Amino acid sequence: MKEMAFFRADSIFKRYEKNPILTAEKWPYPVNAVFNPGATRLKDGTVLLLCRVEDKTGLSHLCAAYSHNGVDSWKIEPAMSLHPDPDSYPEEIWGIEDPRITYLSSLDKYAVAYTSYSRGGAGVSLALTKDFVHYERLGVILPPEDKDAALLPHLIKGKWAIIHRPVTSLGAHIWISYSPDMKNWGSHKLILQARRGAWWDAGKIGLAAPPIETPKGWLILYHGVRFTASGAIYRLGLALLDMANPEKCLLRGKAWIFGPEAPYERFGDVNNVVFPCGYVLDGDGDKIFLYYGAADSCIALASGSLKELLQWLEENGEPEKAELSPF
Ligand code: BMA
Repeated sequence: MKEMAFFRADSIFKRYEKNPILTAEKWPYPVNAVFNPGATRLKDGTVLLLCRVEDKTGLSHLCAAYSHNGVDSWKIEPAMSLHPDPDSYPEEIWGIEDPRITYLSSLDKYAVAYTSYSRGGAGVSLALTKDFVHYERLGVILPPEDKDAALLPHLIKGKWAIIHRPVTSLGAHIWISYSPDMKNWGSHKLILQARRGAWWDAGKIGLAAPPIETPKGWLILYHGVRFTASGAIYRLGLALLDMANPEKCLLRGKAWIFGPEAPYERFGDVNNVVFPCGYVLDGDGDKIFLYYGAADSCIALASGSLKELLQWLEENGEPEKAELSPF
């Protein structure tokens, strides 16, 4: 992939030159916008994107798109893959959004953590699937106000672990919680706090794509929001969590690594947003394809190298120093 000339050369993620890769115009049925897709590589190597699709009522559902190379020739399902079901799950009354996919090898199932938009605000819902056609819904597992969640792929100290972003009177920070059965969640711990003052991630933060397992620990891509006089800016930062104890943040990058620069990221239904919910790794285990919603309007792709991301974090990160005092 070649980077277009007008982007800063220091960007650690390179935009695909033919971005955006998926737009509302390409959809097989009428929709307003497609964005914030979850992503995974299926067993036959196909890349699946579970796209957030906002129709012309304003409500969102999820629709699958498939590509053999993860870049182009996307085959979009002609109908919804996972749709809001408010009769059985009232928390989905205003739609479902922003899926994050984790493959659970011990169950041979994919866990899809998504936002259910309830009358009480955003909550975290969970569904399991083997084929992205049939879903086993677990309902809302973390009540509002909570979103930006992804399951870790294997048990941590004998429990399932989920990273998520509840909002409390102290702000919108990243937490981790544990469960023996994926239904009952507890042992909640704050792990990463929005910074304060003028920082790029002072407004709020939330998990972007699911945590990436690396030899150095869990690599976390998170979005950071800065509120400005002309609206919010959504950018992307990096952190590294301890592999055995993900409550411990080993390193957190000081600067953002990716932010809205291209016209399709700067202008759309919501200006100045890059919002990844998924990634896949290439065959070599190092090249990462990051899929992100741009300006809440379309889906774009950027690629990077895990080794370079980790190296950047070593050079530009520091251990989380903030006092973590959520109570
Ligand atoms: C967040 C979420 C995302 C959205 C972003 C920018 O709070 O709602 O779905 O992309 O805001 O509007």
